[in-house]
Amino acid sequence: MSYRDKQYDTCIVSFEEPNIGIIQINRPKAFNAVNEKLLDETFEVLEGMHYDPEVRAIIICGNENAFAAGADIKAVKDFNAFQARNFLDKVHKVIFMIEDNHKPVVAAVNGLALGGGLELVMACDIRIVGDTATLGLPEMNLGIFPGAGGTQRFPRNASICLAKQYIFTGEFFTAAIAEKIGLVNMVVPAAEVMDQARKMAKKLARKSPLAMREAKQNINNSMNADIKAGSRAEQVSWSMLFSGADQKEGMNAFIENRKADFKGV
Ligand code: CO8
Repeated sequence: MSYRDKQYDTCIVSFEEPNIGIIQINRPKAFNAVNEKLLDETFEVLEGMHYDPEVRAIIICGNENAFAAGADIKAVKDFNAFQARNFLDKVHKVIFMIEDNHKPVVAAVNGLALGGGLELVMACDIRIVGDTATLGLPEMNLGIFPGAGGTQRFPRNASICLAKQYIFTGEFFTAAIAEKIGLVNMVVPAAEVMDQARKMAKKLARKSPLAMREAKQNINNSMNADIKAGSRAEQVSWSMLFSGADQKEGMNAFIENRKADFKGV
């Protein structure tokens, strides 16, 4: 059965024109804390959207109180080391299915984005945050540290000393600080987060899906490759686009002074 026809317990999936898929994390009683079921279900939906030609941009959101308050502490507290490792395998599947997704992923964040919740946000391509949101990596207060990519993505997004400050102290910070340190794209009034996310997703959905996918992959690659290797990979991606119809459509539309109609082929 397609992910489009399924009902999920921990997330609500919806679709909007044009070509936007929305995943709402939905465990409101626990501030959307992340358990194994949520990871399994979210992965399935993200993978479905990854291969779904009708989806050209994805929004991940929570509710007005929480994007997600991190791992479900009640569910993970008695794990032994091997169970913890298996849990993180599932976390990695979700995080990399966001980061490697063919479609751009917009995080729409209101309320709390803590621990694994913020780590999910940091895997998203564009991050739109409400002005009353609270962010943080409080794992140090639980006798652990951020293990869902927080030690990797925070320094890459902001800086190594800020990563150390917020990870070592576990202190929460405001949306304004998150914007100032480069962790998020924009801060908007809380009530406007979803509208702004839709606006952004619509913009992205109108571009060529082929060019979008290649651009995303190459930007992500810049975090891991040296500049020469990155530029060589970029060269291959860029040249490949000239074998598709979207590049011809985009350039012809410019010359003919009309809007391009990209088909993703
Ligand atoms: N896990 C489980 N339950 C939670 C969580 C959580 N992370 N956060 C809140 N809850 C539950 C509380 O236990 C409480 O349940 P109940 O009503 O049954 O007692 C309910 O939500 C309300 O919580 P509070 O009474 O504490 O409400 P407050 O408004 O006073 O505080 C806070 C809300 C600030 C969210 C506070 O509950 C808090 O600090 N929560 C913990 C946040 C945290 O430490 N997060 C990090 C978790 S570790 C982690 O994320 C590691 C990453 C691993 C990978 C993750 C994959 C994506």
